[in-house]
Amino acid sequence: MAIRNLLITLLLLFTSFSMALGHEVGNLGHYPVVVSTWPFVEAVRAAWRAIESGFSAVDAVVEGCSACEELRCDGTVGPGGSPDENGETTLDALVMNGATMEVGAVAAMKYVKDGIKAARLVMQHTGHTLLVGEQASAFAISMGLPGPTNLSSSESVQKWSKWKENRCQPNFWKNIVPVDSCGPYHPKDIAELGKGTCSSANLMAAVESRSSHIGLHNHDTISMAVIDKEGHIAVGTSTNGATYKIPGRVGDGPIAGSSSYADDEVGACGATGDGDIMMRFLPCYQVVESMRLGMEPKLAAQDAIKRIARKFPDFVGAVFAINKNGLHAGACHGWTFQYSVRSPEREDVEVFTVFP
Ligand code: SD4
Repeated sequence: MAIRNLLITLLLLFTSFSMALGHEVGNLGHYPVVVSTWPFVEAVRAAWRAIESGFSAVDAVVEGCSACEELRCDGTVGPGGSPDENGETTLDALVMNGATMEVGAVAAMKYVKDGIKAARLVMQHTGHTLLVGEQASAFAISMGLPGPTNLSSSESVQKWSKWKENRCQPNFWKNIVPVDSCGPYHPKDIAELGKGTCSSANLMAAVESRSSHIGLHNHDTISMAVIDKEGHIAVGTSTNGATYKIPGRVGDGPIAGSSSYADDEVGACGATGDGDIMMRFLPCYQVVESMRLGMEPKLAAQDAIKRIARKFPDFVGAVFAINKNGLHAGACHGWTFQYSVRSPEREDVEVFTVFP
């Protein structure tokens, strides 16, 4: 009896400790739960309504991310934002079923505004994981989504025109000439690069342009996780990527394990930030695998972010982590991050703020 009491005390102590770590918040076993990057409150509410009315975790994620695409959350998820160098808007999206580990994704998709629905169609109706470019659009339209549609908006066209007037600055090119005007660009002479001064100047230009692309008012990604009433987990991501990207660029959005990842046995993760850097580290895969090995969500999230920051100290990004018990946390680097949560414990969506 004494041993049993001691064990219970230890368990309670452990639980209250983990719940008190920063803003790591517990929801032990109380499903459903919806989590999303940023204060995308309407998207979380849409996913919550879906889950309340009996939708699966996958379908609730699609409802939530679709709401953000329709609302053009932050002016940029979905159509009408982030013009590329040609002034076009393209979409990256992914959905993952943590019960089956199935994934569907589309990348650099043009002419179809429903990114996350196209991703679900890839998952449901093909043996593939990722379709890209105009073939992704053709597939989505053939499967019943509306299109072809012009994804530009007056705001995106205006933004792009100003950028052209500003000699296409900033941009994502490096080690090229000309450096201070629009293309066509050519590789800089390799011998000249070796001399040092020019290459370091060019590198600085690249770093500066990176930080001006991804910032507080330019976080155009929703990553969402849903745990449904049965404890099944799904995640999804939808974004129109990086502003002034080089046409053909695909970010972390449609990459499983980078923008989001889920496994019913463990939990889930969602990411936002500089996808060109983040996709080299698969931070959400890292988070889920760390939690599988026993790490609390907060430590797992911080560890995944630190791994990137060690190699890229100027990187800007964030992740949220949620384990299968509903305990959630966030970590970020280079900016202040917010994520939104709806659970049965609260009347409405709660927004958590995470400092770097
Ligand atoms: C991308 N990860 O395409 C996206 C952009 C983003 O906050 O999340 N911005 O790189």
